[in-house]
Amino acid sequence: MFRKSMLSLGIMFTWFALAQEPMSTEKAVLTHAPDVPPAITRTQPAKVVVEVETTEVIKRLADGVDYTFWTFGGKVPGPFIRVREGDLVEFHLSNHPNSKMPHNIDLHAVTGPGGGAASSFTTPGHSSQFSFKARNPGLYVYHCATAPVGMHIANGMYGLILVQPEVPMPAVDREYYVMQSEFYTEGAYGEEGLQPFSMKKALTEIPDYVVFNGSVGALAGDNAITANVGETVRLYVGNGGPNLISSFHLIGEIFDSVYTEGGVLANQHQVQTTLVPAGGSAIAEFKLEVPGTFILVDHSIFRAFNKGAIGMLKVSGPEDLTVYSGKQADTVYLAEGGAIQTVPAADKPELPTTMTKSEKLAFGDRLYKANCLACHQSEGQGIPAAFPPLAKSDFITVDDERTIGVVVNGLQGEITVNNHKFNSVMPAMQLTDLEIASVLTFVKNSWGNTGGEITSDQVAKVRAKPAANTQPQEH
Ligand code: HEC
Ligand SMILES: [Cu+2]
Repeated sequence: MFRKSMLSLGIMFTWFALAQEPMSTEKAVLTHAPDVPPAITRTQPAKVVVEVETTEVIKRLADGVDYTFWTFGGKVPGPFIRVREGDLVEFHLSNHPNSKMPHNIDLHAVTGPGGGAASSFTTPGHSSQFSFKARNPGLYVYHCATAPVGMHIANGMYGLILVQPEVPMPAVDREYYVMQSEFYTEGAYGEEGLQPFSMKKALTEIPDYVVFNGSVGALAGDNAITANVGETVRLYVGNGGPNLISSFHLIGEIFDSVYTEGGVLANQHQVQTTLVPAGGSAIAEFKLEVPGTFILVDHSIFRAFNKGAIGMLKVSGPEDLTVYSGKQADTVYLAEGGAIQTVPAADKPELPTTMTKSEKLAFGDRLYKANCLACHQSEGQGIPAAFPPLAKSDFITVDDERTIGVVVNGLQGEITVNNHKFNSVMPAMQLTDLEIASVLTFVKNSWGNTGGEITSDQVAKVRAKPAANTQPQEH
């Protein structure tokens, strides 16, 4: 009798313990900047499923300027992810089949090797899954960490994840997501057309563009964030870098509280400018007393007025002449800030199936700039010990089939080009037969190479074969 009741007590207890902490499952609400998902009101941890897709898209960087962005979720910055301290996050990263590069994710909120990078490495057309416990509350940056890491970040692969503390931060009227980052382009600021990434400028850390939320004007004019007099606002500010530190400032307001570096402590009050490190964050709170347009800047001020780092907060409501009397001057900033309208990205035209050699040369030139230049450089000269030259390469002169194979299948392991050794990874390029034929025809006819033409049929033949022809070999 006694035993039996002990047993049932035990079962009862186990049942009770389970019933006390049922780990509910929910799908994370993801938002694009400047929106922030609603506050989590749960008082218990849950399993939260996060689904993010990586894509490579051509979009507007500034008026008349396009750029091939590598993205989390189709936009820069990537989606804002919100979870609660103690949650079990099940992360699904899918890489769109049209991507040319593999991608992964390193979330600074993860306790574990690479912040999830190795576990989330995903080739085009694949999905990866890993889980982590959100042990540490705070505002964290996430970014792609696939080699070459700098290039993946420079092309737009970053965003913010907020791990809400168990004891929630005070409620505010409005929350916004602002992320600063820089772009390094072949052309100078404002130079029109599709601008390729410049490895040279990225290495010297002199960007052409410094922007909030991914493009010039993404947070200005019609895209400005808004609030009313009397409301409280919280800005979740991130810095994707890849290189610069932001001196984040809101012209005409004083931050009542700043959680420096994105920690959970509102550790400073009455702040004019707060530093946001590359790969770091800050949370700024303030109350609005008067109406008008308040300008967000990186107070390294040439970045604001000459490179794009301008955002706007439009505040409506009654004037309070005891707080501020005088006329607004936002037109000054508009004039100096330059391009702020939004122009929708042009649709991609349908590709023909065959081309003449001269059409291939022109098409190949564009493809080279968008797909190869960042690694093999503008004159095909490569970078010593990192990226082999395609200019005057003995390779390219001698063996078309092998060259095609490298682009179709990728290449890994030690190779010797023009007597210099390279031992790195060339990603398999997700290009069509005609695209590969065009880009290689362009390469063969550029920078002192000996000419010739590659046809789509040749590429198709190589594609049909097993990838044996790209095994590392000396030549
Ligand atoms: C992310 C950087 C990267 C991109 C982008 C890239 N490559 Fe490469 N490529 C490499 C690396 C690294 C190697 C050497 C791999 C090794 O060491 O085994 C290489 C090797 C090659 C080779 C063989 C070596 C030689 O000199 O002949 C060819 C051909 C080539 N790439 C062509 C291209 C073309 C064409 C494109 C664009 C369609 C391209 N690559 C895009 C990094 C890149
Ligand atoms: Cu990436």
